[in-house]
Amino acid sequence: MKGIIFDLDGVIISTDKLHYKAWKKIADKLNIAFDEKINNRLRGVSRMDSLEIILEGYQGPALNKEEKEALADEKNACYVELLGTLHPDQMNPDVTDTLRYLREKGLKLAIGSSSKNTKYILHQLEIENLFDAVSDGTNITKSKPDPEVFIKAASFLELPEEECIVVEDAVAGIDAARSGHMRSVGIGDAYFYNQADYHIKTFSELKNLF
Ligand code: B16
Ligand code: MG
Repeated sequence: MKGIIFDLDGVIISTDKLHYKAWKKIADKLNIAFDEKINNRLRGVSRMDSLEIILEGYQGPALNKEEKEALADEKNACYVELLGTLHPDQMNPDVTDTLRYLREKGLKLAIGSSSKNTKYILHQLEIENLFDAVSDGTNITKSKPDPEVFIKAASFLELPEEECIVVEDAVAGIDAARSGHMRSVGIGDAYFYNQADYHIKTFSELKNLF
């Protein structure tokens, strides 16, 4: 393995609660029941697909494409405002230490995230310099479980896919790695997913794998 591709949300930093607050505002406006359990289903899922999951509980008049896009934009404006509160202090030092360790070992590191806000999040946390490449929601046309985001990340690292391994917390992300012929490490929710090749409970366990 010469490269490691990290999912962002749920692996490097968790912004679950911020997504939840922003989606809750939309759900309340549409009188849709929305709780942490539904929020967990949104992990690793693109913004528009997340909206469709939330709208499963919608009982009002049918919404057209423009209305759905307006709702997604409204959610994102709220989420971006909340991302403004992110601060380097919120980074788990085990994560930054491990990333530095892996780079010192000569591995190339990339981000492979569905989020269109990836670069802003990395900037807020002041960790842009820890990665050699970023592939995110702004450079893909198909979301996880499609492998596009990871295939692009490998190409940005100038490495063949078989020489890259993906670290993911979402089932959709592990499936994406598999269909891109990449091995994967499951953490968080994906720790329990048997399609991942390796399973870690804490981020620093990556040091034992390389
Ligand atoms: P945005 P990841 C994903 O990030 C999040 O887990 C998911 O909840 C979110 O809907 C998606 O990004 C899109 O994010 O609305 O910021 O473009 O886990 O792929 O890093
Ligand atoms: Mg994730």
